[in-house]
Amino acid sequence: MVKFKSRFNLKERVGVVGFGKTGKALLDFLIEKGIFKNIFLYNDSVINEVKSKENYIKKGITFLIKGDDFSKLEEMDLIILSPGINARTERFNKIREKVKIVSEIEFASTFINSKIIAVTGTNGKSTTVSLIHHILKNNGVKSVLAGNIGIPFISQINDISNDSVVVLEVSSFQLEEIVGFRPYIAILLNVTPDHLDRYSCMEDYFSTKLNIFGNQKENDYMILNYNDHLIRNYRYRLYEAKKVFFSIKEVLEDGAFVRDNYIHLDFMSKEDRVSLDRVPLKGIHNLENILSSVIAARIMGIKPENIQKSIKDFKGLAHRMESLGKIGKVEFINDSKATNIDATLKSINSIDENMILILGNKDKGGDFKLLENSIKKRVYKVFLIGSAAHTIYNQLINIKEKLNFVEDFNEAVIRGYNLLKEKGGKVLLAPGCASFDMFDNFEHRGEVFKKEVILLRDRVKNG
Ligand code: UMA
Repeated sequence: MVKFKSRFNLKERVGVVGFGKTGKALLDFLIEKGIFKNIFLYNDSVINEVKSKENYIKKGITFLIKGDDFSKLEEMDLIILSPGINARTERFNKIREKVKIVSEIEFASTFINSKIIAVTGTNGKSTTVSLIHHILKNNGVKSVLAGNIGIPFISQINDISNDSVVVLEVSSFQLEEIVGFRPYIAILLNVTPDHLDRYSCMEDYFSTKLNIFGNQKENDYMILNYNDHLIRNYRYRLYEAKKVFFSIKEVLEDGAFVRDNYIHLDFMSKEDRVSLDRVPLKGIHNLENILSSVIAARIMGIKPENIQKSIKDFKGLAHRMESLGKIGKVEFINDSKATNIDATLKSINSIDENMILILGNKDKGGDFKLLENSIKKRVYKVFLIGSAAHTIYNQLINIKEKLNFVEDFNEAVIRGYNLLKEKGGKVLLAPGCASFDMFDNFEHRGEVFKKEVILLRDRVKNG
């Protein structure tokens, strides 16, 4: 266990905002450590988890609920935010003048001295952190996986010692309120439109992602995607850290690239190679995830031959192009994690067969017209679901003969199967939207989809 030496002046009152995974993990940590006299929890909506709330009340937590209690946050010494809370708003700006506001990753990072490998980008973050964690663990490093992947950083503090390496998935939300958060290695995978319901424009979203590099020093590393034009063309002069670019297309003189089925690591005055032979992760986007993970592992001192062994037995993650198997000639693919347009586009383009695509749920302001060409070329029918269905229909009006509305996954799975069972093909769930109108999160959405596929398989088997 680490000795606490937070850079915050911990005093009387702390306010935690949000009663989700992060908020609860923060409360547990604060209660256990007893570093504040009074702990308050603010949430914008009424909390339905009555038992859980009562348990925290018994432990001395004061709950502040909805708008009426918001002004009480002005009386705090520190406010710690869950990622889902947007504090770049008038109501928070008013209290910001009096109270320090930080994100959970900022708060958590003040309690540790170990190295952090932080990964951000619009897509591929979870696969990349999981792969890095896998390589490090396989090679005897005390790796701790946390962050946006679903494990609040603060919940892992007790398991982190000075010789641990924290592999942290970081969303733009978590990077909004950082002060001194400083990763040893920071990876920016890609930046394409996402969360435009929270950010005023792409520049706003991109510059929030760049916060990941803001506190790095000259001995730290930035790993950057050369094939993403926004990332490649940005002027990084002001950042002190060493820059390592990677490319899946070009040969780079000082960086990492792919040629003849090998990853070439030509940086840090080294020329190492890692074979891509028999690597199970498929697709161009996964190649970028592998490339950046290999660079990080090499910087951490893992030998190329050992990296090679580890990437061969990495299985990939659930809900990311996860094959649910075939029923007759129809394969079902769960890509519930495709929660934005770019992820959906990459998934469509990685399938060459006859395909039915399930799109929809909660719109995040994405431009569905960007899918039109690929749908025209590759998709037989599109099933539209959830609250975004009509918005998507209107944006794809030019190809309306391909569009159908469906109520739920039960209908989508049965209709998809019936349409493809003679000629064969794939039913792809790659919704391009958030899940929150019908589900708790993208995992829940993926599980419901899987359940419907299993039910159909039983029905078909039993005639
Ligand atoms: N709430 C408010 N006011 C608001 C918004 C939310 O009071 O304006 C309350 C809700 O009523 C609820 C709580 O805040 O009680 C939810 O907090 P949260 O949205 O931060 O959710 P957590 O359960 O704490 O999960 C968060 C991340 N959620 C978001 O960023 C939206 C999880 O990422 C992350 O895994 C988890 O912390 C652990 O770090 C999810 C996500 O969707 C997977 N991330 C986005 C993405 O990947 O695109 C960024």
